[in-house]
Amino acid sequence: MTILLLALASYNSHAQYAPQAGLPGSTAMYKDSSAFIDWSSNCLIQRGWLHITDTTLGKTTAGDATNAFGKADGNIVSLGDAGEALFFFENPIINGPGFDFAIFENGFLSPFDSNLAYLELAQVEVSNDGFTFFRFPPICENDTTIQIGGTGDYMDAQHIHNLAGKYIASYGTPFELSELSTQSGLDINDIHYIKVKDIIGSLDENSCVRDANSHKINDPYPTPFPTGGFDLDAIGIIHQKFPTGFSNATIDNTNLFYPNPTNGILHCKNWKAIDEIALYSLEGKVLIRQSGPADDFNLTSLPKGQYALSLRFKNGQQHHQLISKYE
Ligand SMILES: [Ca+2]
Ligand SMILES: [Ca+2]
Ligand SMILES: [Ca+2]
Repeated sequence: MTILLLALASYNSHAQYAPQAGLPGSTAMYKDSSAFIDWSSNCLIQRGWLHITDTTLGKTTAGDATNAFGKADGNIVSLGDAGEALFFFENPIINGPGFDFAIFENGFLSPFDSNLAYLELAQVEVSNDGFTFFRFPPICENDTTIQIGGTGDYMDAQHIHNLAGKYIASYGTPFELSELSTQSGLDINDIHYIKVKDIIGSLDENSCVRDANSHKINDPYPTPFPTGGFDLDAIGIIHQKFPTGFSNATIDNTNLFYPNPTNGILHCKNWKAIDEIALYSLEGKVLIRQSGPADDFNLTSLPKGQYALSLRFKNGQQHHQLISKYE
């Protein structure tokens, strides 16, 4: 028993990450901070399960992708167990001084202890091209002897690093791209995609998610509610490549392909400038490739879902756009 207590004491001494919003040393970023120069406006949601070990219950239903657009406002989309949100940024996020973007969830403080809060966590990955993603190494040093329950169990933000949801509602959890500067194959000054994936949170060997130190991430579980899992509010952008509202180079790339979402026929505002166009599945498989000018781009043979369109202009510039096909 003494040995166990000593082990716990030494384990607790690791807790040294920034504390909850409102406490000295916290890195939480309030939604009104002037550091935020723009907000996410394009995202695809892949719902997770209400309860990953009982898929007969179905998936979460609360909110939709539009709840993750614009300034953090407390309106959320619930990802469910292992659900994902994939954000696209036409104007890429870059590594500037200090934090580069922040993710907002809807956690809340314990009424009894301002160090503690009910939090739901998500891992965060970034990508240049939407195909190869690089994860911020997550740390969660919550005790793992007792499962954190779906309601009413609180945790200490000082145990948590590089996981979205570390901070309570209205306070973004910031991420620093320079932490990924040694990842070969990633340009931290050209981040077009951010993926936010719910941590299941179970301590069960078969369904647990582990942190960068192979420690099980103990997070509220199970959460078999329509609002189960990570509740995504917004992504605030701190550093981006071009001024806010910038539309790429000499060609107006904003909504270059329309309508989006589409029933299968996409029109393009500037076919004549395009050299080649390719449509990918989100797993990175090329589905359609087409060269040269044409009047439209036809997806009607594909099932409904999300796709990534990648094109090359005759001047060598590249453009990426996420497409949603709804029937
Ligand atoms: Ca930075
Ligand atoms: Ca979860
Ligand atoms: Ca929102």
